[in-house]
Amino acid sequence: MKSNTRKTLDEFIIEKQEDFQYSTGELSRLLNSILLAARVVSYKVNKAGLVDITGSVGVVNVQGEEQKKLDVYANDVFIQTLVNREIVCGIASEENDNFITIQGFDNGHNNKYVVLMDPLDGSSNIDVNVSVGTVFSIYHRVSPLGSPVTMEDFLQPGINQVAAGYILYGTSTMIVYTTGKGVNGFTLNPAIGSFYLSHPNMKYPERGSIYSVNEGNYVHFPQGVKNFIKYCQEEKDDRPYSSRYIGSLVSDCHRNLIKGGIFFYPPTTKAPKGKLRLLYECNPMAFITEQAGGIATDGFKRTLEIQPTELHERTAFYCGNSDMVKKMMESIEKAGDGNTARE
Ligand code: P6P
Repeated sequence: MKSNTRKTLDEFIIEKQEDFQYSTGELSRLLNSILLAARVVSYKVNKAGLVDITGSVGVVNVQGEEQKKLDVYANDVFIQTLVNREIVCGIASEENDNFITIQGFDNGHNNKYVVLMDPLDGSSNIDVNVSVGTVFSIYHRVSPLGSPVTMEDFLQPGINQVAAGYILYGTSTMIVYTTGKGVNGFTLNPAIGSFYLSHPNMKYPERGSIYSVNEGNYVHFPQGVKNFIKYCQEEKDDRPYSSRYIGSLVSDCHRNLIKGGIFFYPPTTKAPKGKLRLLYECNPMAFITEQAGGIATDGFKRTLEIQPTELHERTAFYCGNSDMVKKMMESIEKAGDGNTARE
């Protein structure tokens, strides 16, 4: 089907607006703002090798990670796009130590949404031309309209998300998002600058066949995780598993959503709470995963039900096909691994 006969994302958002009782169109405008920023970042990411925008800026972010030039650029683009549109009252970003308070044009604090994001996830892959992504999560504020946004507005459990999604800057630029009524994927036609519905109603395949983990950390994994990896590697007639891992959360999870599989970043002795951030990596991916018929957990608890206590807190993360995640959880329980991530 030619892209000019596919529904555009703009049309889709307007059509789905009716799904929201008392919708005032603000969420639609917020999603459109994210799309605009995604187009700008996509243009830069696709030129990264040609302009002086790869490499590091010589700064270390709150995560203790070296900031890449595109990290900083993407962060600035998303923040500026959202600030200038009178929709959100606050933003939290992987690249900022604290959240950003946003006043309306009337200097009020009457906007009702907060956005949490990892503006450029997988940035260590930029210099080697491997796909990277943006991950975003949207909540209604819980603090009263008219007052400045508070930390409580950001420290909400993932079940409160109004919308979540990711942009994948890969061989093509895609946005995949959910508002709680299924998962849909849209692909950018760069010649026109429009996103077209390319992956309607995305669901995990019945059975998973891929496991995605950094096996370089194997010796540091809990025994139950080691046992699961060995299970995947055992000779099986009906379920030959493949190991696929490119070190970019958005890319690894997107591939597994389409082909079927499990992604996991377990706790290790070096990182007892895992590496991935709960608020702007795991919760949005968990929302997408569940809406696509999968499971997302910290090994013991549903990711979306974890009550955050810190803006940049980390969590163990297992997400993907229900059959594979359930097998992983059984393996963890059988091995009697302690719940280090949540103790
Ligand atoms: P490791 C990228 O830095 C990231 O946050 C995720 O995108 C990715 O899944 C993970 O870290 C990779 O971590 O330790 O395997 O390099």
